[in-house]
Amino acid sequence: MSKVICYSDIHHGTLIGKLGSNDVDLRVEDALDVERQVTQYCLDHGIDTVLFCGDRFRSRNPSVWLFNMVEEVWFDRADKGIETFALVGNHDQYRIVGHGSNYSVLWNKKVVSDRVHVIEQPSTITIKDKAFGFVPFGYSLCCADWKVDLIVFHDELQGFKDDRGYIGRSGFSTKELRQTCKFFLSGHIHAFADVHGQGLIVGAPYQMDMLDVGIRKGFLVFDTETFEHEFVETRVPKIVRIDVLDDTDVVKEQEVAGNYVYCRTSRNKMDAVKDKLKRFEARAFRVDEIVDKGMFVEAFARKVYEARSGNEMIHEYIDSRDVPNKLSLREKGCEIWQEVAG
Ligand SMILES: [Mn+2]
Repeated sequence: MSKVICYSDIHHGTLIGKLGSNDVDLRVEDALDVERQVTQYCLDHGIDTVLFCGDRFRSRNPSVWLFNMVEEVWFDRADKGIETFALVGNHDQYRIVGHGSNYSVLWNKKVVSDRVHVIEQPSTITIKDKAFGFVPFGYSLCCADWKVDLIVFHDELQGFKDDRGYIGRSGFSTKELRQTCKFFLSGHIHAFADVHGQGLIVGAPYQMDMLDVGIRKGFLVFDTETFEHEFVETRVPKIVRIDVLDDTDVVKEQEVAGNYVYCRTSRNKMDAVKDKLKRFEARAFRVDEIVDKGMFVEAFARKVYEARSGNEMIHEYIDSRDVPNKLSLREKGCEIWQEVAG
């Protein structure tokens, strides 16, 4: 079996800011469920190796209760005979590169499983008869004189534009990767991408913030022999954004049921929208009042008009410019202003 599972950037402990902070348990459960889905997929398909490409927790110092819950699912995976290679990402790392990570707590507790390998330093490891070079966040390829089959790193890819419109500024270049390996897998950027057949950006396995709305999330089944991949979508609640502005906008049950919903609507519709979201069993929701732009524009225009009349502004404008026929321009300008201002 030359296939492995790749996933990345699970960021345990991430909340959805827009939905407030009282949804901790729900989000923790979502992320743990992703871990379980990875394990179950391995068991169902006879896959015994998992590559995690970095950023296990959102925080460098995760709460002990959260840490223990994540440890439990990782060790459960190990107990079932599955080996996990985990790269240290920027979120896992303490301030100084090379000086420990949030995995270190695990070493201190001396509960290390021999099937969980944490990679804190650039290292070459043979997996499935292939030479892998692992580069944790904060290290570059120039310090590693490697010729390997695959590079796994956690950083941006220079000049690469992802699905969310973000263009990589720093990090690894495809040129230096081409000189070092045949194929690469990277963590850090949250949107999955196939980089011109040269490598894959693994992406985050579930929707994490408003920018992820509408983007498919999952993990990869990666063939270390052929470098082919299969994208497996995770089954976790999604983030849905809706605007209910007029009577043609309706809250659809199949869209909101079981999901996180951020909705904007007018003041007089707020209660009805909230009732609907409750009835359709949204997992969590927030309804904000949408501000009527037209009202603001009108108020602003009135203010300008009161402060200084339109005619005054036209005179001022024409006086400031070197144009012929100022008199007729003034007349024409005031005429137009009367039309516009009504
Ligand atoms: Mn990262």
